[in-house]
Amino acid sequence: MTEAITRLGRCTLCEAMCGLRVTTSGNRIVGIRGDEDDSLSAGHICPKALALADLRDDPDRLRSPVRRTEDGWRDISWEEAFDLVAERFARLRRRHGADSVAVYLGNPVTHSLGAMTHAPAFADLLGTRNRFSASSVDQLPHQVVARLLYGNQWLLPVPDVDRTAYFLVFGANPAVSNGSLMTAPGMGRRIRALLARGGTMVLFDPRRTETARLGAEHHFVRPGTDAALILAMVRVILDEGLARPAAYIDGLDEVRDVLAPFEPERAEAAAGVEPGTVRRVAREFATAPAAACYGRMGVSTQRFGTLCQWGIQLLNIVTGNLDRPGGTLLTRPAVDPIRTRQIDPGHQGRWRSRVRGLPEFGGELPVATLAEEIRTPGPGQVRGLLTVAGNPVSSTPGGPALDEALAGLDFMACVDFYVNETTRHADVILPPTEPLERDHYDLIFHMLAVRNTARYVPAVFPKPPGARHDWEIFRELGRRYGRFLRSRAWRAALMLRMPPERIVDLGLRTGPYRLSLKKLRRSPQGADFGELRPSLPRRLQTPRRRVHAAPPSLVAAAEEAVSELLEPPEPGALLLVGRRQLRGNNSWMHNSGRLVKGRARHHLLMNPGDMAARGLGEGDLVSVRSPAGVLTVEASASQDMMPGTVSLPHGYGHALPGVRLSVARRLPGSSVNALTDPASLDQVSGTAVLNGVPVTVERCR
Ligand SMILES: Nc1nc2c(c(=O)[nH]1)N[C@H]1C(S)=C(S)[C@@H](COP(=O)(O)OP(=O)(O)OC[C@H]3O[C@@H](n4cnc5c(=O)[nH]c(N)nc54)[C@H](O)[C@@H]3O)O[C@H]1N2
Ligand SMILES: Nc1nc2c(c(=O)[nH]1)N[C@H]1C(S)=C(S)[C@@H](COP(=O)(O)OP(=O)(O)OC[C@H]3O[C@@H](n4cnc5c(=O)[nH]c(N)nc54)[C@H](O)[C@@H]3O)O[C@H]1N2
Ligand code: SF4
Ligand SMILES: [Mo]
Repeated sequence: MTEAITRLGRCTLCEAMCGLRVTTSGNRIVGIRGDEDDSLSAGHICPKALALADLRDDPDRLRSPVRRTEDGWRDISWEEAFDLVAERFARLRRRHGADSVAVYLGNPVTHSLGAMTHAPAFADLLGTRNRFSASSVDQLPHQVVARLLYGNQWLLPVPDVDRTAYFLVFGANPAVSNGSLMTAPGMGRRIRALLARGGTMVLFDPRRTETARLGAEHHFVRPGTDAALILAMVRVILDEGLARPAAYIDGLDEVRDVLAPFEPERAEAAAGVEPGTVRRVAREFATAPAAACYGRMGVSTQRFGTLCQWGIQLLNIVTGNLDRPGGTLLTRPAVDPIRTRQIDPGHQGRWRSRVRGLPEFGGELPVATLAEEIRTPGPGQVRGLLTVAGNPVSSTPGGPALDEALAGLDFMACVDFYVNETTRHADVILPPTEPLERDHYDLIFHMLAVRNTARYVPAVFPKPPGARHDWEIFRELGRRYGRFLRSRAWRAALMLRMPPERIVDLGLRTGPYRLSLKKLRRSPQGADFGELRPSLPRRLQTPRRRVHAAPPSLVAAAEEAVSELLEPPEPGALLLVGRRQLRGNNSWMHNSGRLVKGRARHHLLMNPGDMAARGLGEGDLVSVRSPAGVLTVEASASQDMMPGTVSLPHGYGHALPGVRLSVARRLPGSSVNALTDPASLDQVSGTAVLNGVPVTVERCR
């Protein structure tokens, strides 16, 4: 019997960065609870933290490299795997040019320190313009707007939830997601505290969500129309003389001009929100002692995602709530690559995708175009693919078409520890250590948190013999691939040789608190630098440190959008939206028995009236059809759905041939991304439209 030991850890499954106390016995986890002393999470955890034990023990999780052969997967040595990947990518480059190998970086890259520091460096070494990531099915509109308004794509003001008096939210469900681009573990508790101190939360969402149920004032909004609503609110505030912008704001006259068509009465026909509500909320927001407006997936991954995010920034800007305590503020992270200008401030249109001519942003192309880049022959065709911590077959629009395209690649390698819907096509899979086996410092989410904190979390378990961390995989791939290059990419090669803790140490030393890794390690619970503080205009990276509120590209986009945006819906039409779930994590935690147990959660939620109109009963199998595809799923009545809208969660549909997820495979449900359309993008940013997808629903015969 080994003695039980409790160690401090951190959950890296979502953006909340909850502090953990992990009790171990030898190599096993015997208990996980929240760490009450963590200054950010204060003991909070959600059910997913406990599933870290399932992830650790999961017999389906790969522990060493595998190669696909005609008789199935064969274990191979790391040496063989590294040589094979380096050689095959080099060969493609030699024959067809660097762009013939594409890279896709998935969401957990941001949650693994070593993937964060080393995967982009290896992609640099590959030198391809066909770079993709989960950003273009996620937060890209925020980055586009931040670059245009504040001069850097990562200058993302965070809502000061703990001090605000008025929290206005569009298309986010933080009670389930625990916040995104707003690291605030325990969002339920924080929202209840806001209401308890007499504050207000107003939520616009086509579903009455778990967040609405915490006591927020909730309004239905027709999917895809928020921009009309948000811009109408800005207009009301400007018209009624309620604007109080800071001295460094320019361009509000141009904003006023472009907003002329956005009358609350016209917005009503499209969005289904009463003009009286729009006016009242706008006035309350403008006159509250401190107010913060925030919007996430529902208003990012929709047809006017960038206009929505512009409108949200404008609401904060015109009311003087940008950079005000209780409004929205920038963090001051201990490692601050924005300040030291080590991070790309963002650029757009330096090159375009080959087939559809879509502009890059910040060096990446919209992932909605990946399948056609693989399928379309000709010079520059994508023939090889590296995916890192991603599952684009499940998570990107037109997943089934991408699935087919992947089968036609010359060579595919994946850095991942599961054989999932995507990696089943790989020639080689290189599995990294699991999250509790490695040290962690959060380079991204400290930058987006509601408090300034810094924490270095040593691994809970030692690295198993023979295992490799994400960064070690890329360092080794880089070393071998580099031998094939005629000219050396020095910067990338140098970066690949540096261990992540060195990079963190350097970042801390050059950061605003002049820390070092040694100093930070002395406080195992982390350092707390307190609440967010005003820092504008000093931190702006725009010319003359001023904010031009009406960037020409956004003005043009708003003008162009007017007729489509203000168009009333066709009677009887249905629009599909997404739904995140507390017991799931995008496409990849469904193999945890303890998360998926209990009732099924994959149903299509529909308003009872819409079901009756189609003669549907509870649990009926229906076929859902969009311009892009069709799927079958059980329907379930929900009074929480706005009439004319239906909701499906993403990340289901695991039962494809070869997928090695024995628990997940047994789950019913289909991939919603069979319905989302790779042709349908937010024009400004290239972000996929995942919400507000037109569908028809009928009973399966
Ligand atoms: N438990 C859990 N937590 C997670 C994740 C997870 O998979 N599971 N994923 C993490 C990730 S990667 C992210 S990016 C975050 C996302 O965090 P959130 O954005 O907070 O999460 P979603 O559930 O996608 O919330 C989107 C909401 O928008 C609504 N919506 C859809 N269309 C529209 C629209 O047109 N207008 C408006 N106003 N609303 C609309 C939907 O009904 C939904 O309630 O969550 C993170 N946290
Ligand atoms: N319809 C629809 N589609 C969506 C969304 C939606 O709301 N609706 N949400 C979108 C959003 S916000 C996101 S972020 C994306 C997510 O989409 P992706 O990033 O493409 O996929 P994930 O489901 O996060 O899959 C993560 C993969 O990373 C692996 N992994 C986990 N940890 C590690 C690690 O430490 N190292 C390595 N190397 N691999 C690891 C897992 O095994 C899994 O295979 O989905 C998007 N797709
Ligand atoms: S909210 Fe849940 S998944 Fe997210 S970090 Fe905390 S415990 Fe992990
Ligand atoms: Mo995401």
